[in-house]
Amino acid sequence: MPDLILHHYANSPFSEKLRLVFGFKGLDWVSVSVPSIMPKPDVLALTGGYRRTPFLQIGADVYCDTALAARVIDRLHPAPPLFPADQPLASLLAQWADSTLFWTMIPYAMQPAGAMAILGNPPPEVLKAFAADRAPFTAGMKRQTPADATVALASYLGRLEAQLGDERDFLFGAAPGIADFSVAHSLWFVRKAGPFAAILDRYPALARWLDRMLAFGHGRRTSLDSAAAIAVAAAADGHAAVLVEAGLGFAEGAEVTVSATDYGSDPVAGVLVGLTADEVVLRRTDERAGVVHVHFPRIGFQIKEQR
Ligand SMILES: N[C@@H](CCC(=O)N[C@@H](CS)C(=O)NCC(=O)O)C(=O)O
Repeated sequence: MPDLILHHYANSPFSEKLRLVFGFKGLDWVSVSVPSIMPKPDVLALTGGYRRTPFLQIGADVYCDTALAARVIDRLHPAPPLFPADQPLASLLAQWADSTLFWTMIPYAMQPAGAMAILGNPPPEVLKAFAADRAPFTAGMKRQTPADATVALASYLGRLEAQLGDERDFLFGAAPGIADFSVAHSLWFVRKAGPFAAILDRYPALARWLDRMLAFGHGRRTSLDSAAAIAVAAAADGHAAVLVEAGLGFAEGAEVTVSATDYGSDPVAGVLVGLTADEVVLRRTDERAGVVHVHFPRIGFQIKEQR
């Protein structure tokens, strides 16, 4: 079984989503710590420009975005299932949680006292550097004010509380699925937000559900430094099988860029080697990492032909 290498940092909610998936499935994984702000030369050596956190590496295959990484982990380790067949709408709720809920939670939790608690009371220059890094990262987005976010978050938490009102253990019933993990990472972050964590006290069923989710833990990790992870890619023997399906708008071998459509949209350039309704894959060469296949979910990413 190929080694799962997660490039992440402790305070990252989307990383917590995948760490909990590792715990749920009882997996062994390799942990590479990445910086939380730019520059990230060792990240870019593997991804070709994608800077968001986390990403999953398996040999010389790099999987960007947790929507895709969660599916890859589930494909390689199907039991227990992350996408149970009786939860067909769970991935849509997950998409809502990873976008709307997350971008409601962030302006709520990152109010000054929350940000200080989450970031561990950093000196002002660290806070300033963090804010300066995130400004261009989210430049195209309209951020909610804390007042708007507080109202919206309370409304969303009330809905989630009601869903759990019949004493079910997880959002769609007795077994957790992808929606549970996508909601859990935002609420995990709220719990770290000092005075702002108290909002969860108003939703007791949801707070118990969050305890259940966090009890999955993180599986078993070993650590690797980023240079060694790049060496793993360089030494890898081939890549996961890929295919460019016909009729999806782009031809195999086309020189393209792929970029996220929401935020952190730095483009990754490469040769198109894989395209389905679910995934787009670029081949690129890095002087340290060698020939890397960089995979993205199709939804939420734009493909552009390079001229
Ligand atoms: N849709 C992406 C969102 C990833 C995301 O927004 N990650 C945040 C951290 S939790 C990030 O990249 N922050 C900036 C950074 O780490 O450089 C996913 O599911 O992976």
